[in-house]
Amino acid sequence: ELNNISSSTHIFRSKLPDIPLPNNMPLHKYCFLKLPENADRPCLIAGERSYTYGETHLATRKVAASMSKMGIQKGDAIMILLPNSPEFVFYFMAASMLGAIATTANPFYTAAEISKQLAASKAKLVVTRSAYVHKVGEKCLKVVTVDEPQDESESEVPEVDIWPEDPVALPFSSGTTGLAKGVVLTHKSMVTSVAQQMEGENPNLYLKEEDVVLCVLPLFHIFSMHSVMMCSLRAGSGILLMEKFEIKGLLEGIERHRVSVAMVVPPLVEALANNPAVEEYDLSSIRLIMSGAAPLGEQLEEVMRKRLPKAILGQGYGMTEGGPVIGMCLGFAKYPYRTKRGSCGSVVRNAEMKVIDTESGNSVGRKEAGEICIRGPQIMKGYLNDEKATKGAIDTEGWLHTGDIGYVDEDDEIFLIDRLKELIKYKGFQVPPAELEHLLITHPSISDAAVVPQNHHSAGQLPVAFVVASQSHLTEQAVKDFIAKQVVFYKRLHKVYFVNAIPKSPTGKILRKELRAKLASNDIE
Ligand code: 4UU
Repeated sequence: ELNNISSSTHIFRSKLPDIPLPNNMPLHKYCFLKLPENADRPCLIAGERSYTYGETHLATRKVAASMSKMGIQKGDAIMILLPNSPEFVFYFMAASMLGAIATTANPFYTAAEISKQLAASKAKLVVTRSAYVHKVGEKCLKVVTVDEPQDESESEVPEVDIWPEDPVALPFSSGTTGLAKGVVLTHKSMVTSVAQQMEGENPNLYLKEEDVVLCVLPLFHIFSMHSVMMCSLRAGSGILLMEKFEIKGLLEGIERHRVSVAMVVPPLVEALANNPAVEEYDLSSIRLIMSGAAPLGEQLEEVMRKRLPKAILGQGYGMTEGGPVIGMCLGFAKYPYRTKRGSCGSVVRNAEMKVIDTESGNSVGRKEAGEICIRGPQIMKGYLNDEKATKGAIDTEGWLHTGDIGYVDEDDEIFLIDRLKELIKYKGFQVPPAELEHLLITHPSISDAAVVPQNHHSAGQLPVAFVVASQSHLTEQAVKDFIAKQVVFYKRLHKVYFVNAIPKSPTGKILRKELRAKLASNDIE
């Protein structure tokens, strides 16, 4: 008996009951379920352009027909290399219609970063703007530019059999360790994840048809792709697309379009809470603010609450591999629950969560910290062509290990306290240290290197490098420039420390904890 009790697993579930999941349906079909009654309602708003649900669906079908003509078939990958724009939505959903897979990348990536993702994803087509075409090196590849609104032919969209286990999206993430890898998300996992938020008598994230949802976070990242694009479409809400974050433009957009739901990252909460320009605009339309992708400071949470006292402020906790949503604030529900400051939400419905001791691997109870693990039909199928990494992320019992340290409290709320994994997050953007380390050691004067996060008040974390120089004249600036040329802006090194050796375990693993402690204690030569 006793043995049984000590070895049983503590499992945390949502307060919301499980619901039937419509996850045998293709993603595009599921996202457009409200099309018949919503055809004339606003769907996408982008600058002076706007599309109703009917127009959005028609444009998507036209794009699907034209991609089919270009030879894109079921199982093919296409790369979407676009800022937030109606075309992103059309091409993403059109890929779904064809049974194709959309891999999404940051248009600010360097040619080298894009080329790696193209090679790994084997994309047959790149959808981009003329401004970014020069970064797409591959000659044999087809490229479509979408600068001008195009009127594609109205030919037939082919009938394709799509199965729940077919992949539909392929965002890239480094997960808990190593380089960025393709995260295989199927129709089933994506529909499940959206349904976990949108369905049931008491939806966890209640979006209404009258809502206007802010889409300023980049759609190539899973947070915006899932929670802004897919959830809003399913709910029949309007989506205000913004290509970039610029405070005046953002505030003007919120006021003019009466934005009611703002999905943001902590640096944007900071801007909304503290920027003096906010006083000049009417933000009273905002009823819900969801922060995610990085820790939200409790002090900032308070300031934001004071600024918009009528809005519900809470967090979503996600991970690309998680499908993505792991935890969601129950204050966003149709019949909301009271939630606490600092909480990252509660585990999503139709899923299980456990917290494990990082040494023993045994699950722990409430209010005990450990690594958060999640299991359910929404998580990724695995990493693309990387069985080893998949096995490292999802164990034989189907648990995804997040690499996040946290606990579940007496009210089922999740609190994150640290990140066990290597991943560095700059304003919510992924910076995989292994990628920078690989680049650093290609420098002729560098013999070894390690990259770790340094905490930063507004960015959250910044990447800093410890470098072993094989030539004494190597300067910090030279190392920074060497990296800056090869990576997107947020992966640039903030600081370079020269050391005699990188601390490593007997098996050769970088002792990142030691380096982080060194940074924290300012014990650097
Ligand atoms: C502290 O960041 C994401 C996805 C976020 C997301 C998605 C849908 C948030 C709300 C939503 O509705 O994915 P990745 O893969 O870029 O990064 C995952 C990591 C997590 O493991 C965790 O370390 O980002 C961190 N993270 C957070 N940290 C994500 N959300 C939070 C959070 N607080 N709220």
